[in-house]
Amino acid sequence: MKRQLLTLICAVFMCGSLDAQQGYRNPIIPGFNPDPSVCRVGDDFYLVTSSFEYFPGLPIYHSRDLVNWRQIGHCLTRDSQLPVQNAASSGGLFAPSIRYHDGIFYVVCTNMSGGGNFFCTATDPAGPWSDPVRVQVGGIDPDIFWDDDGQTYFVNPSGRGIRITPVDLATGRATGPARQVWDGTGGRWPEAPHIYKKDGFYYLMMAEGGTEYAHCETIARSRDLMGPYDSCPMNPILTHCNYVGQSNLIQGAGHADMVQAPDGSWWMVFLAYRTTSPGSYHHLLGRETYLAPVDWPEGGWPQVNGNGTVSVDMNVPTLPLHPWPAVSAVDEFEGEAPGVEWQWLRNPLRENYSFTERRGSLRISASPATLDAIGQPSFLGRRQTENSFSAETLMSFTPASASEQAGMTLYQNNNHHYDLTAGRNEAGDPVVRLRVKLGMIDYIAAEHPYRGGDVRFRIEGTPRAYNFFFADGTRGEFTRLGEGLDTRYLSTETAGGFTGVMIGLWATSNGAPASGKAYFERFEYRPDTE
Ligand code: 6LW
Repeated sequence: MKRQLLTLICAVFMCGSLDAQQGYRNPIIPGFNPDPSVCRVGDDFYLVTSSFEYFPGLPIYHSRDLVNWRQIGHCLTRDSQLPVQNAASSGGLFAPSIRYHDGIFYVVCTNMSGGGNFFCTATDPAGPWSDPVRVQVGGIDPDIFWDDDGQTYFVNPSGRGIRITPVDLATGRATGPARQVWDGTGGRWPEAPHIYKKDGFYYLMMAEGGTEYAHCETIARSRDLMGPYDSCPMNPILTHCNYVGQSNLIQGAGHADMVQAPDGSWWMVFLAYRTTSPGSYHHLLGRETYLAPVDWPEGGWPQVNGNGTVSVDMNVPTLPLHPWPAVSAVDEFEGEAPGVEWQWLRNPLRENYSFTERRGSLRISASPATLDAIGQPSFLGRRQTENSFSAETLMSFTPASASEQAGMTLYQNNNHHYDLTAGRNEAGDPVVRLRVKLGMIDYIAAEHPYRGGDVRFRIEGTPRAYNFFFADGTRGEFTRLGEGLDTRYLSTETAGGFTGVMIGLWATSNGAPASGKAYFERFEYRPDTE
């Protein structure tokens, strides 16, 4: 009894109240989930991230404690909303913002592959969302701000700072000239602005430095929306591009949004990435979503987690934690459609997929499109979310010709992927292959005969190497295929772009007429968060 009482007293002393709890792990949303924006409605937080050429577009996440998030859907789920058929790798949807106003949710974003700036609305963030309303303002990284006079403003980068444009949301038209209001602190690529009205000030926050190692977040304020804005003397308020951050596993911190919790505390979500090891200049998982506590005294400036940096293990008081039920590591494809974690590469050719043709399996038909070209390949993938993981699938595939293959891929972009597939060799014998595609470098790293029909594939990822295995039939022992492949060649630093590695299931006939069908019975993904 004495011991429980003591523990209770400690808990209250450390967390200041019975509810508050201690500590959480960053990133809060792992895997490529960049450019986060957040809003709150009552006790519920909603967050959106960018998704580029992937379909559906703009994942929407829900939380009740800012630490535990579940994906509740996407903003853009119809071809009419999201034309990315010809979007280049890392084209398509750039940074979005989500806001709630007068009972309506707004997501505003830029489709770089057609349409430019637009917004969609919904009464339920899980959808359905409206068709896009085009906004006649150029540039990227838009946000919408409603001032007390009811006027609506579009806030976005002008290329050399931030501009504000009055807009009519009913038409998407500008209703007055754009005004350049703040040039930032001189960092390159001023981006991702957000405005917060607090204590009689308009606070204008933005990212500078570009979405890589020099990334940071800066802020300024004014008594008038149109300025002049005074820069915060402690800028940048968030960055890992300094002495404190130099050996941090986490790099590239910036592109942030802030939200006030029901208890009055302030929090910041932002993007950053985990390098494969502290000091290594490679990251595989893309830019992820992170969380930091913000101390924002009345009439003062926001201070992020004390010194403007974060860590994987955040030993700080949290909101009362509200964990969601654990998601199974195994997907048996029992539904009528893919789970929200699955993504198509560009708008899917729906005839190439079925979840009902053979109950409990995902059928992917080979199509002439390959992963190497900008097209609509037969592909369904999900984000690699940890540097260490295992992924496994059981597939049944009978290629109709030597040009057909099906299996798994580790896909960074159309020029950078490692493919583990089953097919036939020129002699027509069933083989499994490991192919390396790195721009002009394109070769079969390993090939091995197998019995044909059912085959299991397994990929084990470590920070330094991807290892590939296959097993004949549904039960056989796994056999290693080839040597481990270096992860650095699939990193963003090598491959470029704005996305992250996707673990895909796919099938192709490499340009030839296609008729083969691959049936994936199950997919098992085990990220290692240790
Ligand atoms: C995003 C912009 C950016 O819109 O990259 O580098 C774009 N910065 O803020 C895509 O993430």
